[in-house]
Amino acid sequence: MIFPIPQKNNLNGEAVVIKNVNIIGVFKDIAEKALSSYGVASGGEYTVEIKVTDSKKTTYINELSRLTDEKYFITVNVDKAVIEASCKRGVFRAVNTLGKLIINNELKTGELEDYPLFVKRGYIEGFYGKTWSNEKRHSVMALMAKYGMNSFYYGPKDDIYHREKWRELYPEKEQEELKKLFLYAKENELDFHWTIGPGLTYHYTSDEDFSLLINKIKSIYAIGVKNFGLLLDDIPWDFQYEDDKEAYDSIVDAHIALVNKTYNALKEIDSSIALTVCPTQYSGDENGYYISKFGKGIPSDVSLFWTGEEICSRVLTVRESNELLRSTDHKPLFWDNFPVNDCEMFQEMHLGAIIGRDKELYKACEGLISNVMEYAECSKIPLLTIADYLWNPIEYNPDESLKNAHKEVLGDKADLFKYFADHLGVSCLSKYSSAYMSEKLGYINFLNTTGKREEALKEFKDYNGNMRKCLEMISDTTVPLFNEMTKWVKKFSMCCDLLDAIYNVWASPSESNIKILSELTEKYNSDGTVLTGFCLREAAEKTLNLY
Ligand code: LTM
Repeated sequence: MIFPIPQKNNLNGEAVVIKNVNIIGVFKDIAEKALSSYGVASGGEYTVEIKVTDSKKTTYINELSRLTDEKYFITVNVDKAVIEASCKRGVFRAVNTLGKLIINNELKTGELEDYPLFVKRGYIEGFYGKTWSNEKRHSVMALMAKYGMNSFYYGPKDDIYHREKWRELYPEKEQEELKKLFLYAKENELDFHWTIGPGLTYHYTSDEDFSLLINKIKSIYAIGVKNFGLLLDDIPWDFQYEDDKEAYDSIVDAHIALVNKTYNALKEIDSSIALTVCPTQYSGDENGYYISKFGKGIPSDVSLFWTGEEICSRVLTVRESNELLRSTDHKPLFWDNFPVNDCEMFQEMHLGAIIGRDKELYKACEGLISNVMEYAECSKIPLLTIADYLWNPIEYNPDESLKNAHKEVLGDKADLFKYFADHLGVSCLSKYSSAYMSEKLGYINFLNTTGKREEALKEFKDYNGNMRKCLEMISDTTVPLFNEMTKWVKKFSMCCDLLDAIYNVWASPSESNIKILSELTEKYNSDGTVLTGFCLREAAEKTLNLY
């Protein structure tokens, strides 16, 4: 199976086994580059012809009654495959699918038709905490592009030029880095949105502040960026300047005026510029005074960020989307605060798959932009599941998608990694974790309490052995993913010690073994890093109570 799951995959004829392809037609260079990232070299007998046609077939999604530039067809014959799409982006999607089919040995004769269900699919660097390096940014972008995302929002809270020093232009070096990032996004068919958050100090009645804002945007426009964002989240609800208080009845009126002025100024610079805004009320009651007035007061083609019923929402539903549309005249563009783990969530590592988003959400919203963790490598895992969900939510299966994400990020390390990942599922989406450990310890306990002590000890020892093997693997800090997780690896090491201590008491309940278990239990429970669920604590405490 390939991910994201294509909409209509009728490649079910004769198997076609190839290593190299001879590409002919339009966007040959793009196709060769994309395929080489799957290890598929250029040349050889098998021809892939790329046809670019601007027809209803390639541009229109019947079931959604809308146009797209991402639809494509792949027709596979024994000696040749034909790709049809309407433009470069469609071709890019097609060759990525072709690359996956080839490396997974799933290329068969027949036809595949594919297109995404959500319009905007992407992620925002919008968290509080250490900003990503450009190297990490490139690496995440390349991967998410392979999985069909089409949008990247730049809005790191800790980029001082985004928030605190919003009035100042980027110094030359930072500006150059942004330019590289924009060009890299373009190369990977990701729309690059640069955002600014001036609201901490913005003086709404000041002409000077407004021209500084537009100047800053112009300096980014000069790089080539055409998508901008005005983020008014996490700013004071009250005016900070006396003349603002006098000029506006309430803060929402000032925000509406600012958005409209900015929109008009941007359209004057270039009518193709697009604007996204994040309101100050970005979650909760869709009919709240602020959000309703704000939405109705801004132009209809401005995208409106919304995080759902909560800041970090367990569910995102069609119902609330429709309610927001009724209240604001805007479909929400979901700013999904998953997997972000900043602020009060800093002890958690959000490595689970995306769940709790309605299957038909794509019909009621403009798209979904996931806010990532300050840990770029770690973010790749949940992001891959988000990309799968956004492309084809109907067929999306969180378990299968997560398994593939582990394989994609970890290769042959994925099997052992599951002993660690089992404990990293707690987030706003779910309060439960350690499902596999819970099952194992439950079974071991069952064996022990039904007179099968030796079997119980063997099961226990085997499980602890695998946990140790996993610990050894994840302790290798030369692996970028593991290097980001040292805090959780340390707690996992304590978990392994604790499991061994429980086992030792079971095998030989000596005073010294009980003392060690007691000390390790206390040490484990007093460390705030979130790891295992209740099952480990229960196993340790039950054992201590027994002896
Ligand atoms: O969610 C929004 C719109 N703003 C901030 C984010 O920057 C932050 O990362 C998340 C999660 O803590 N919460 C917010 O309120």
